[in-house]
Amino acid sequence: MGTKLIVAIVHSDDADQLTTALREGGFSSTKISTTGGFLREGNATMLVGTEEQNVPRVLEIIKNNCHTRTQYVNPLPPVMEPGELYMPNPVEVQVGGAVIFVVDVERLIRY
Ligand code: 2BA
Repeated sequence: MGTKLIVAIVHSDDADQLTTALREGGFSSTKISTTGGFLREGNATMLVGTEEQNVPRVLEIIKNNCHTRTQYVNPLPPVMEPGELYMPNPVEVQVGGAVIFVVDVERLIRY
């Protein structure tokens, strides 16, 4: 069985609870503070290295601890003529619960 790296991008507010749940499930994790390219807001990227057979369990823990949120983005204002008034019309986006990549790990080395 191979080793997998699960890269999960989650909401910052879910990250601590997720770290705790992973630890309680017997999984090591690393949290990196990241920024989404669309909202340009802070999110969290969790790294979990584990045996392939554990991947479904890790995905379940992530699913149970990460929640979908609705956020609003203000589109960039258009070029305005003097005297024109720009009324921002926020766009609704659904964020998360989690965006997950599962990748093969060639080797896991500990020194
Ligand atoms: P953001 O890039 O800040 O995106 C936040 C949410 O905005 C996305 O939620 C999606 O609903 C929306 N969104 C993103 N790009 C859009 C676009 N071009 N047009 C309209 N709406 C757009 P999620 O899909 O749940 O993604 C949450 C976060 O996961 C993203 O934050 C980003 O940090 C990461 N992510 C998502 N897909 C990714 C990918 N293919 N590669 C790397 N990171 C990804």
